[in-house]
Amino acid sequence: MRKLTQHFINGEWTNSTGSETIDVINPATEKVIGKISSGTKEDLDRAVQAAKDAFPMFSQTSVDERIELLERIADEYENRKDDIIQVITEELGSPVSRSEAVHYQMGLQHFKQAAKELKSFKFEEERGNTLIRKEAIGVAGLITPWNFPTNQTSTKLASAFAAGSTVILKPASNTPFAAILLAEIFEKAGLPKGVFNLVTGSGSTIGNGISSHPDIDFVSFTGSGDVGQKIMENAAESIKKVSLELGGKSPLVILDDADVKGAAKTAVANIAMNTGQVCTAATRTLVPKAMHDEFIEAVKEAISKFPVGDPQDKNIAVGPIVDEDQWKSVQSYIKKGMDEGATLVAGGTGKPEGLEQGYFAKITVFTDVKNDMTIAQEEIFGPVMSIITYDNLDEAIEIANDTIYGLAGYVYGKDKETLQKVAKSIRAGQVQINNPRPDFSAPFGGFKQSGIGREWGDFGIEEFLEPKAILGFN
Ligand code: TAP
Repeated sequence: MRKLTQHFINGEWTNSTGSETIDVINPATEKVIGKISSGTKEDLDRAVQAAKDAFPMFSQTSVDERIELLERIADEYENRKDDIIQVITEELGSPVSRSEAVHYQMGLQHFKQAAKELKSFKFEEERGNTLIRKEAIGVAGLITPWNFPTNQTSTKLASAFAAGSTVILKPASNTPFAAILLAEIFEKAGLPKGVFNLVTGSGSTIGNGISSHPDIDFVSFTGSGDVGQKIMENAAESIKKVSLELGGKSPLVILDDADVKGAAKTAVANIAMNTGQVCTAATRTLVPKAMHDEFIEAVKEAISKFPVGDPQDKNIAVGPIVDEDQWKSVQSYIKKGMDEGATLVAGGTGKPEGLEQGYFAKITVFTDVKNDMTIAQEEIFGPVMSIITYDNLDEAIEIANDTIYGLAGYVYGKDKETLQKVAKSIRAGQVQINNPRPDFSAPFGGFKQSGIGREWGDFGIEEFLEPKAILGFN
């Protein structure tokens, strides 16, 4: 049982001014595994004041000092490897092998990448008689979701620290313990007091309070579109900059020269990853009509290689859905798919056999999906794949782009020219050709209703900076 009913404010673990707590539940067991404080407006005000007080000092630190700081954080993060893996496995239900290979690694790489970027980052540039400087934006409010508890927080934090901005972090209430570990890591790494402040609590009090706080200069949010919209509305009151990383309905375009087994494995691995709770999930699989039947058989076979079950078991690939509400939401989408006339190829509603306890769902695949069906248009955030067939590439590209979202896209096949053409035609912030290795220096973010702004690498750092021109400088 983890219990952390304190906030981390101005370098100290501090009691809340309120007494309410929020239970944290392990989605694999449905048991309460811990409690956090449901922070108050006063707690938030104290954290904002601490970040505001620390800003003049931290924004003046040298680039070398900040590189050293990020490197110390990365070292300390590595020292806490086992704790991080265990916490993510318990609070999110991520299989332990994925907690290590994906969640632990992604969190770490953002700190390492930010340190690397700083080594060549240009904060000042003279253009004739004008000096152009990039200055830290000020106090940033970070609001993060539950689906990648270290990745979503670390990308924002590493960029903020690299830029010299100070922060208040409000993590998702169902996965707060990874953020609490980060606070311990920063404390150990010697982050100056007030640079990082952690306030746990509800979205309606702390999240809402951050987006409307007059002393916060920038809000960096990742989560649902509805909340993103509210944040923008609140931020408008004090003309605050926002960056929003929202949902997606990403296409995977399979070319007609693709190896069918490889394509099916890629499609299933993508939708099984993090139990489909991934904003970049390839939820729409676009398959050439002539390949359809063979592809379906290959998909069925591929699913058997992704066992669902106890996340503490090293051989398990797919854990539960994060909580009961999300589980019910995924179920209702599966039902909707059947009601709207899609054909179920695998999975379906209900829990997988033998997994009655825990919020487990079946890897579900629909075919005969039309792109205007609900399951092809709305973000499900569960392991649900919709197969849509196409006649020619122009049609595939049109379907791929026929969505309000534009976060990611995938293309799989052999002909290099065609792969590149399709990748360029997909209107999304990131497109992956044939399962590339992750690139932490590449920008991450969305076109259209998938968001505003970019994270990761130097693009992420830029979000926490304001350009400033000094004319007549020399
Ligand atoms: P959200 O409700 O958007 O929660 C994300 C974060 O925002 C959490 O920290 C949440 O706090 C906070 N929040 C909630 N209401 C807020 C408000 N009025 N003002 C400011 N902050 C607020 O997402 P969710 O409930 O976790 O998931 C719902 C759907 O969002 C999912 O089905 C999925 O479609 C989408 N989602 C997308 C992503 C990405 S990466 N794009 C990630 C997660 C979820 P609490 O945790 O305390 O409520």
